[in-house]
Amino acid sequence: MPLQFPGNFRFGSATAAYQIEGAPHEGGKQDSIWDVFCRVPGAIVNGESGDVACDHYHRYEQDVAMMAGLGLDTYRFSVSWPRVLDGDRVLSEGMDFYSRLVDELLGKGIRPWLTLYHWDLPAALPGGWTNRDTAEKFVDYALALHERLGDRVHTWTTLNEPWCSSFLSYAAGQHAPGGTDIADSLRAAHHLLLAHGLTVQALREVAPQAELGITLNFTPAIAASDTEADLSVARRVNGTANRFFVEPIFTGHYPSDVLDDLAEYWPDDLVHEGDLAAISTPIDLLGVNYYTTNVVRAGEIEAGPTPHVSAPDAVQVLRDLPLTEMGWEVHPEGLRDLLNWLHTHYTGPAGVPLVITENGAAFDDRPDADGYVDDTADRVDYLRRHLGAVHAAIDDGVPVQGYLVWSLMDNFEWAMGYAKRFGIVSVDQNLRRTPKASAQWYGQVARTHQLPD
Ligand code: IFM
Repeated sequence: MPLQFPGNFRFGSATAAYQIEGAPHEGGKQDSIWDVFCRVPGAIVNGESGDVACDHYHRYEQDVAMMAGLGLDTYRFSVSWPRVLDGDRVLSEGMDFYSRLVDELLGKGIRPWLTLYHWDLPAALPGGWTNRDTAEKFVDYALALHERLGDRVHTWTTLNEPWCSSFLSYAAGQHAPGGTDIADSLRAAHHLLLAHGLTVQALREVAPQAELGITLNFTPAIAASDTEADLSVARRVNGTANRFFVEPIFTGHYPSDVLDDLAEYWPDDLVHEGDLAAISTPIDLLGVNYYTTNVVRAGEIEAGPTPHVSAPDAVQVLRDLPLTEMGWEVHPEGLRDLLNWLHTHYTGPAGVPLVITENGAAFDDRPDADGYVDDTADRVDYLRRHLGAVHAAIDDGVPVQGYLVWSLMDNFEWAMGYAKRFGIVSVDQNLRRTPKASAQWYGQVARTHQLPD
């Protein structure tokens, strides 16, 4: 029997500015931290960058038409902060671009969903997210953007995956700006959360009807055994990967065990009076990004930078599960468990619905002579099973209101460059777009709200 999703369930896709736009310096746009990081030798596989990416900046009309053709009703995109502001100065060309994009979407019956921050911070901001002032500047940026687009954009996400823009970026050195200092990563994490909270307050004031939220990435960790050591390592990984962000947002405090674990690194004077009240300002929805679940055991302490700031002894144990090209295990049951866990502990008590703001997979796509990729056996299967997990969670009573596939098209996968292809539409070297089998399949699901057997 096909599974039926509610009529108002949103089916769409997601992208991020730096991963698709290109046009790095048009209209007076200055460098973002990703423009700078991509120039660091060895930082990105094959020395690639988002300089051209999918050239979406010039081809957005075609891309919007493609989404409309597939029958998608929602599009989550991010705005590049340095494209719209140079310091305090509004860059009209950049603003115009996003305004035209929004009009194009609305004209084709697609709801725009705007993410304010998907990692491309203006490089000129001193200290980046380690500097508390960046949180204040973020509010100004959000308000400037809202002034231009707020009449047409109803749904606003403050941050995408602050775990990545703090721990992966300031402790593990894997993402821009490439920092390797745990205390800095904690500063970044707190200032990102503060930016989120202050921005929700500011946007709420100017737009009481807007739908405001944040997107967090969750990679649940399961202990490999019941030994104290394995349970401890799983708790610590879950602490920073999954609880560190969601807990202050919904409860107004950081998890106490995580604070204990990180006491030696926690900077004095980081949290000011009122910060946690701002961070826990009520939101209208939580965006959930899910790709995989990890089994972990305690092993040797990892020397050198790791994003698991309180668990350098975490070792992943692979199960007998299919792997994506990222080396991530395919584990859809983990998504159902995650949604239930979030609903029980955080979003349910607050009465906040959930949307899957990213889910998808990179596979070893083999285009035929016409550029067509038949990804029925892997990507369609991945999407089908994860959508099944979402449906099961809804049956469990979790209010999940939408699903946005990652990603609309193959794009720049950060430090991994272009080799990892997450798109349901392939983009070849000439930037030609060709929908894959998964795009046809997903379009059918979106149009019918039915998940076929
Ligand atoms: O491509 C990224 C995206 O920018 C953030 N979430 C995970 C995706 C796949 O790694």
